[in-house]
Amino acid sequence: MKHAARLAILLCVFSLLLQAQPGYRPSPDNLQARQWFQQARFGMFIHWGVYSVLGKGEWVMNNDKMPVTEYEKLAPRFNPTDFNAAEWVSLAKAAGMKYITITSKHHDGFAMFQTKLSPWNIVDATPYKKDPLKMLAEECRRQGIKLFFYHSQLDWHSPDYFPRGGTGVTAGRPESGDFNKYLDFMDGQLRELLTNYGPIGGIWFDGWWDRPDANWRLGQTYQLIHDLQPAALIGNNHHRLPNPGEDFQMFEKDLPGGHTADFNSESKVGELPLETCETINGAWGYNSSDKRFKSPRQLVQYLVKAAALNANFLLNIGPMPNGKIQPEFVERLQQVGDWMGRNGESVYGTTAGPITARPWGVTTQKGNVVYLHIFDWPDSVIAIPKLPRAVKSAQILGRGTAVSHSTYLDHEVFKLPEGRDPYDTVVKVELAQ
Ligand code: JFZ
Repeated sequence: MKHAARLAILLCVFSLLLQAQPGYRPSPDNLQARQWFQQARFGMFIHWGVYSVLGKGEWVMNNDKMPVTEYEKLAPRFNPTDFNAAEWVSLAKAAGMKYITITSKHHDGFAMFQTKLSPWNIVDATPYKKDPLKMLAEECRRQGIKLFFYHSQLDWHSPDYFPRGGTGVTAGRPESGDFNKYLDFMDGQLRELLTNYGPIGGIWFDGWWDRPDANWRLGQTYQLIHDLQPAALIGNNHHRLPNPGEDFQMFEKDLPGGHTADFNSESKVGELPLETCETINGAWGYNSSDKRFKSPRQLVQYLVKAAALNANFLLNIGPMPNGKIQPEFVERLQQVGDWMGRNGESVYGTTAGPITARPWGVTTQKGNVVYLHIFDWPDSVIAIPKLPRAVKSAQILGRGTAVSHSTYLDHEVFKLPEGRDPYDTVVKVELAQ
């Protein structure tokens, strides 16, 4: 064989290896889980770990240049005796959320679950000695909420995470290590998570971006997960179009297609189910000084805007080191939940509506019903482009008040009754079959 041909074949094989799980065909259970996921629309993100003790966010080890030896001293101080799984799951439910995604391991490498593979975990290294993920998994099952795990591929604690990437370089680790050994360790912990906690909603990966040129053996890891639990959905926060083997696409701090965050400058929207995540203040992990809380109005509108772009909203809380959730978060989640209680029909199980975002708001739809989400409109009369079929009836969702309608100059004209919802007034428009 000619050199060039051999090289071409080699390159082909090599690129296939890099292509995550080539030839991945999602199982019927997986496809069904994707449908469930798309209808769920609203989830709770939880960032919780030993970093919570310092109240300076989950990046504190890296930001404050703490070496592993110093950072490890946080574990004896982490004793969340006030943690109550039933309270957390009930709060998620009260907010109208259908699933929870919690950090099983963040970049600091600390396992928030019982693992045989390293003593750097909540059961062996803290006075708490219990496995909160176990309690959460059981409570989620009891209350009908799905549980996902956020798992960091990036690790600032393991000496085998080597060569190192862009972060975690001040952890004081040796200048040697075996990356494949690290990946074996990561796969081992994933095996524990997918074996010991019942059916898991999925794995939310993060940290790939720390070493974009490394061979992460994504295919092997994804196959392990899909073999253990075919219905578990895999997503990866690499800010690129999904790789084969991934089951949903996620966006961070931007709506799908949005480019406000630097790391989303190249992001494109693909074909898989979508999700976007955001914080209530500016922090993922508990930050005691960050008081820039978004209002319930902003949070509801973000959720609705995501739904109007076919995406789920994964809204984050960073619980305190004692296991409680700060009152500012609880209040806001309850207020969002009150709105969802009255208007959930216009969010769950909907897809993007027939009219793209407008200055007044957005649209969602389900079957032959279109929901107009009116965020801001000073007048009582509103005209929108013609809908796909004739309007049969229109009413204010949750109140049942009729909304009068006429067509004029190729537009649908609605006259809104007195009294608007301060977050989002939903007009439920039923179209002719
Ligand atoms: C990542 C984490 O680093 C962060 O701690 C949090 O868990 C969030 C949900 O996900 O955030 C990122 C990821 C990538 C970049 C920036 C923040 N990036 O590529 O610049």
